[in-house]
Amino acid sequence: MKTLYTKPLSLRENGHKYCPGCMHGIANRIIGEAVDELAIRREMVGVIAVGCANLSQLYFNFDLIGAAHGRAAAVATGYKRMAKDRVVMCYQGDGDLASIGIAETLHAANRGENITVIFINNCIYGMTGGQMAPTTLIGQKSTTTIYGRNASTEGYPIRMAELISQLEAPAYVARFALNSPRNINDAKKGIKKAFTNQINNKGYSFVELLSNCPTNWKMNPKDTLDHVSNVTSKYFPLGVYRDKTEVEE
Ligand SMILES: Cc1ncc(C[n+]2csc(CCOP(=O)(O)OP(=O)(O)O)c2C)c(N)n1
Ligand code: SF4
Repeated sequence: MKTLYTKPLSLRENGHKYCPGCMHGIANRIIGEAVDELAIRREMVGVIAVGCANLSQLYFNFDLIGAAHGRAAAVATGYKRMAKDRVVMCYQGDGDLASIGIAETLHAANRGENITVIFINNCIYGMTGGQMAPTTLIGQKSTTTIYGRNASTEGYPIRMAELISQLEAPAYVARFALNSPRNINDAKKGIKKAFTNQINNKGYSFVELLSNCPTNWKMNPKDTLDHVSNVTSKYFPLGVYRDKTEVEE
């Protein structure tokens, strides 16, 4: 019988603890596939943020470091400079990367550190119960914006891929979404490209993945797929914002 599907070696056998329909699981899966296909499992080091992103440490089957809230890019910088033969990935949510960690994120990008940052943007603080994140959309309800985010008091959602692509140093900056097979395939190609850039010493790569949080969006998982298409990706357009490399995926 032909094998159509196997679990990547880069994912553990543990059953996962994400809420039903959460796209963190898809992100973990395509990262695992990318690591297997590039045969870099032994070189791989994940620097894992707090929040639901932190649950990924239960599944990734390669070396991992837990970083304090927002500090993944700083930890990754230190580790990669010390161990240049390792492939270092930050795995961070929007509360982590774009709020408390925005300084570390921008400075690591600005220095052009030879690391790969995977940014899971679900427009909310997931694990802590649905507070507003820097990426929460205008009008979006959260536990700290109960009438919806209002730009005059809470400011505008920050477009991290666009912001980082304004800097000189980054090699690759792109945004994908995890809400359809086609988008997931594109996201996986972007992740492979980002890892390949690092292997080829091309410098900093940033891959933003538009995700969901059915629990705190208070939406059934199926409806979140349309929401990502019709709402989230209208404010956060998909695309490659910077590509200084000529490396094939
Ligand atoms: C220094 C510090 N402040 C606050 C927290 C509490 N905290 C844990 S997770 C989190 C937010 C996570 O949100 P996000 O990064 O969007 O990840 P998600 O859960 O949505 O994947 C916060 C504020 C903490 N762990 N450490
Ligand atoms: S709280 Fe949201 S981000 Fe966290 S696992 Fe559940 S659905 Fe996913």
